[in-house]
Amino acid sequence: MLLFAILPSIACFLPARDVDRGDDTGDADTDTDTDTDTDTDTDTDTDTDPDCIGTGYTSTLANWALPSGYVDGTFDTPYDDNPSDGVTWALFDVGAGGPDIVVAKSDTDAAIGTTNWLIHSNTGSRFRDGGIEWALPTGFEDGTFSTFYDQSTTDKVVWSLLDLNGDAALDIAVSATDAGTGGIGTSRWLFYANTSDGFASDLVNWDLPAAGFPDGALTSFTDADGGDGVAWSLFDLDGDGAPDLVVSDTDDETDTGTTRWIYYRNNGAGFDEGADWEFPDGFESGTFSKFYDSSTADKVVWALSDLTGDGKPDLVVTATDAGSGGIGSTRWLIYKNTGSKFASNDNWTIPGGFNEGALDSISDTDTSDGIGWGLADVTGDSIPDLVISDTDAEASTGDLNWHVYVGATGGFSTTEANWSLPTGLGPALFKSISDSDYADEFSWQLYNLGEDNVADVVIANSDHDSDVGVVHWALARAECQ
Ligand SMILES: [Ca+2]
Ligand SMILES: [Ca+2]
Ligand SMILES: [Ca+2]
Ligand SMILES: [Ca+2]
Repeated sequence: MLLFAILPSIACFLPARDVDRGDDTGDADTDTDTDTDTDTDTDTDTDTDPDCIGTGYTSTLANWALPSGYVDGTFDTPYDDNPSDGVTWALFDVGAGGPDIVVAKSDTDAAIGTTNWLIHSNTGSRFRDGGIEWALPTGFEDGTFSTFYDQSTTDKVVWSLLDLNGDAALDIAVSATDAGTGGIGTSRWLFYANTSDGFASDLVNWDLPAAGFPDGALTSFTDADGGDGVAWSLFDLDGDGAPDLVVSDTDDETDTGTTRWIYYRNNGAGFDEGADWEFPDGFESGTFSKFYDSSTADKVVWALSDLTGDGKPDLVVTATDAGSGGIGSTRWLIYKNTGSKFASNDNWTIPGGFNEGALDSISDTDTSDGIGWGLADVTGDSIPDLVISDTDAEASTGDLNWHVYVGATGGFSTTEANWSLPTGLGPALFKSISDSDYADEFSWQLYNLGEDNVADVVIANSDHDSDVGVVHWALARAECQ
């Protein structure tokens, strides 16, 4: 959730948070798995159930210590939205363990963002006070890496933090330097791999597809505008952990965006040649010429979302012609991602009882229909759950509890579960599932700091406790079944 707030334009590049599905019991650990949990054992058990299935949040709060030495207020939101405090930071898992505080700019240290980032590691119960220097690529102007991505071409360097080679460690990729230099953005990107204590100082060329793109089309990491001959994006379409190049629209034919996308599979060292990624028949021309459609003007509302929890984004249609067969009222259509195409349609059960059309999109941006809701995996099994956070009918919703329709392999539960919320902090503080601006002097996010497989309520500012956001964050931990 935080990553979406920090990096809205490249959120799709970032790896899904690793979930430890093992049920380790403290055996002698020898494994070398690449997940981010802290166990090191060889998992021989075959139990794939998560350790914890969330059922609500504790009313009492626990403390999660913040690094000291920063100006008060630096960490009083769970993401950095304040450029004027002299510090740019974000939560990323750049090393081992859970997400760390990564500082990319500090007015007190010019080296940060130029030669290194500063990492305050996640110990499993707090952020470490002392910062570890994390080396940056060399040969760039001072301050080039004082944020976490740069899609602006005004300074000639376009780059992003992303896991380009799919090994679950974030890398730096550069898609443009000075205009036209040596084929960057046309035949190659520059790749600086994560070396586990920094980024490689010297580049490796990452070859781009030789055919299918106009010169210079790949000088960014996404291009939703088909006006220059091609619309494409970089995201993990086949669910193997590495972001793929996916073309949704081209000038010279109509099949792309209608019956297929063109998919350049990331093989861990570059992209394969383009292959067809098929859509089911029956959609109008150009229905899929972008990677989402939240407009109802053409009667089809759809989104890419991994509803099944297997890591592969599925095609989800939440509205077609008004009122046709309960789509958006009792069911969504899901076209499951098989790893090489979208399968034929299946039904995804959605809870009934809401006003018609209340669930005709995959996120609720309309509060006039009597409910506020969103999708979030609050149980911790990787399958999104439908969370009702606000209703006109009940004042307690978003104050004392949420109503959760738990996701399963065929759809959402048709019966609601009451999800307890932290109490004693003020009225109606949780009317949404991802917004920190709902009430003044209070900011929070659903976030998994890595203690287990379930996200907790992470409170970064509270007018009930002036230490929150200065000395520590407060956690309302998920309660387990
Ligand atoms: Ca990587
Ligand atoms: Ca992939
Ligand atoms: Ca899926
Ligand atoms: Ca879930």
